[in-house]
Amino acid sequence: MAVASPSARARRRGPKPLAIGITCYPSVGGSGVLASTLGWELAQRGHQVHFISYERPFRMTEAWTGVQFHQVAINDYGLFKYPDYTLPLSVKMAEVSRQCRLDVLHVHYAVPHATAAILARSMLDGERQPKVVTTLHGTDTTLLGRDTGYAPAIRHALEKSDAVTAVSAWLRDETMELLQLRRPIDVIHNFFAPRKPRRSREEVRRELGLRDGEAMVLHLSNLRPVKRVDLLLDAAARVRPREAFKLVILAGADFTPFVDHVRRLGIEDRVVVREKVNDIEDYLQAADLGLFSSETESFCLSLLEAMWFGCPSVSTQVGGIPEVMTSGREGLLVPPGDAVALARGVETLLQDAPLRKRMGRAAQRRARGIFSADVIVPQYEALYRRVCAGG
Ligand code: GMT
Repeated sequence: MAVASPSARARRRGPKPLAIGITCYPSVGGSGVLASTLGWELAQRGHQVHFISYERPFRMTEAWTGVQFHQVAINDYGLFKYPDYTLPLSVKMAEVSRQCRLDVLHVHYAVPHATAAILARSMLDGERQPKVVTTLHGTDTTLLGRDTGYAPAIRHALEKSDAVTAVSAWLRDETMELLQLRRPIDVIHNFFAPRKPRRSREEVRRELGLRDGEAMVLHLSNLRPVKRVDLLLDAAARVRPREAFKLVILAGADFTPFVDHVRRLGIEDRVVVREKVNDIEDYLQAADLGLFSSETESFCLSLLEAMWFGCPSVSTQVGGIPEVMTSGREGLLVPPGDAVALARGVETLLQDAPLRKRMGRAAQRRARGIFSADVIVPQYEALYRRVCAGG
């Protein structure tokens, strides 16, 4: 990534740069990826960016000049059966807000980040208080919002945030209904800002053991239950001819729990797994088709990542996915929970190379036209300015 001088860019642009604190889950996962990339992009636009979390976001390398990291120390008190993160996080948020004169605390994933931010803001009562922006990513409300042990706290933190955004209109509507909110939620879709692949397509295909004419069907996820990896494998087992493809899974978690299922289906020779891959762009550029089997998905950043590289996908039609990809134009959407429909979709696109190419081109056009950093990051900047102006 090119390193620009944030202050020089800020001077060119005009309006006063903002000091923005960002809190996210630093591990592999869509919300963390999005938040880290947003932080980097904001720094490139001249803002002062501070990440506050228990670990450096996994994409935040030493080359990230203009971005600071503030670590939250997790306590280890014998009295506590379960370590607490929310309180030390809120204390660190207040401390960084005071020291760095933060204008905005932007938290990604409501639990427990939004609650900690609201607490931090009220600890600064009588001082300069940052505005709190909460971005919802999906399971923070679709799953935890259904849990009576969490819902009232989530509702409170959202009602008290200065702005709340959701990564799709579907997630906004779902959250409004589920939590019966009395406040508006802005929709700001996710974006993708790829890094340059480090290896060639051929090198990657060789590493994966793909033969000439064998298509690379790619799945990327953190393997959580909502991703329905069982269904993904069932679908792969039904695709004919079986020699036409390999299913490459970039797993953001341990794949061991699924190994037996792969064996039972007899598709060990069709499935290649790579765990915790950092250079996803290497694999994205080499893929012919994406395959996603989620039972719920507020956006599906992985789908967008595939589209960016001109790769059409077959996916279940759930949640915000139709906002990202149009069925029949950039890929195929099928009913959820249906392995046969997923397999038929894969067969259709594997058998028809011109259609696959056409859809791939359309997917790339849509991804770059609508979901790029240049389109989306200014929407966050406008939102920050709005809340800072008291709107
Ligand atoms: O379930 C995941 O994929 C992880 C989760 C997260 O918060 O890291 O992903 C959610 O946020 C992503 C980024 O906004 C979205 O692209 C995913 O659709 C969303 N996951 C779900 O809604 C299940």
